[in-house]
Amino acid sequence: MSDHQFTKQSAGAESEPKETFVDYNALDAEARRILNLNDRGGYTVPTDGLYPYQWNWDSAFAAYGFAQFNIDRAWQELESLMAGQWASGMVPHILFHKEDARYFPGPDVWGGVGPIPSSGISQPPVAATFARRVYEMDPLAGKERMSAIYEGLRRWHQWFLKWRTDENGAICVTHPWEAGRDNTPEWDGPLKRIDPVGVGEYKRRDTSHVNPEMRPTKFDYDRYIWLVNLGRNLDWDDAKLKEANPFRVADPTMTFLLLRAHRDLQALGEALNLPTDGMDADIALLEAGARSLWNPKLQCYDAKDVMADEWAGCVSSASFLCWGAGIENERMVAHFDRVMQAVKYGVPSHDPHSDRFEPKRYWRGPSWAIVNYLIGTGMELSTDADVRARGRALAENTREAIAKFGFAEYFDPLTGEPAGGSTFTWTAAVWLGWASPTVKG
Ligand code: 9WN
Repeated sequence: MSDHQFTKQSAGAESEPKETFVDYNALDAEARRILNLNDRGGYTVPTDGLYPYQWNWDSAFAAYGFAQFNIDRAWQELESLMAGQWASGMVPHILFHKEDARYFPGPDVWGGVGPIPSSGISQPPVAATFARRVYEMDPLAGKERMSAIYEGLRRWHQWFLKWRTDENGAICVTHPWEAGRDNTPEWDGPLKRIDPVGVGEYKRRDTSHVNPEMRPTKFDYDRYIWLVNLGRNLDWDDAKLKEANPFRVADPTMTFLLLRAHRDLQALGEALNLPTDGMDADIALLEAGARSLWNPKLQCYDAKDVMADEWAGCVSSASFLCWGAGIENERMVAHFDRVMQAVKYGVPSHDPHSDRFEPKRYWRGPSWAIVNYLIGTGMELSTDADVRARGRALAENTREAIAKFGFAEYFDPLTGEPAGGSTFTWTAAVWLGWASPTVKG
């Protein structure tokens, strides 16, 4: 139970049910404290120790969290992220502003080729989506700052469309870390085909911060590092890597989130009178790509191993990002209900009915507040009132998990038990911008 929750028993009423009171103002204050605590001056770390650098999609969430009480700091976060953009347009998944031995693999292992030491892959492009939210909260304050990062965001999206599409227009990941869902069962098949020769000995740091039972296995890590070595040895040249990399998976996370983000960027371009040429065609391609992720056998949006032409066969939390992308499908509502009925605190990252479900192991079962936000706000955009109601109910379910168990990295979906890192930036941001009952809407 968190410090901010207590149970009250009315005096002299032994048999009456206990009422639970939650001090939401104290939780709001704690969330703001966490954002300030993880602020390293212009950029925010996900949590101290475990993740001591600037991560891409974490940073976009941080911007949204800061926007709830300091709009200037929100823009700074997005600007510091875009400052790491490579000449190719790619925006890296980690920016290593100051070296810190507590994280592995660090800047030397990655050998990124951008203006700031960085990793060599990207992450889910949610920055434009949050830039739109921040801009709309105060268009006057945001006009110039949004205009200044607009072209960079457009180039980043173009980079995905140039280098990461499959034949149908779905967006592929080239490393499990790129989807932000490191060890999800969707990658099991393609990872098994990699023989991690030459990886040798290395010292993981994550398992000294967090219980190894909650982290990816050594089997997975060997392959993560092998893929990093491959990219570094090819100087992260996109064309060479496309030829050499055996890991290429069309992914619902990337496809749905880029589609959402591209719609948001187009809306920003129109509002600010900036170039939007070609964006309708991009959106049409991404829509076709998103629809192509429908696995007819599973009757669900699924990941596809492009090299082996094989479906992953997984109902994951990424499948439910469809609504945010503007893709509606009744079968997805049925999957959502089935999955949510099996857990207390959704949305589990992997189907609880699957034999690969592990409630505490990272992206193989746990629920993540940030994914809930992306699913829930997507549902709230639906044309169907019943779907919108599910989105709002998910915000309440997320509120309950955070109020009871704190600002954890992720939660056991069966019990709510907090797992991974604590005082987590993006969980605090989701609280301030969506899950707290004090949010103005
Ligand atoms: C590798 C920072 C990041 C998140 C990812 C999450 C985890 C890193 C790790 O932490 O990944 O990028 O070392 O485990 O999977 O989504 O951005 O919070």
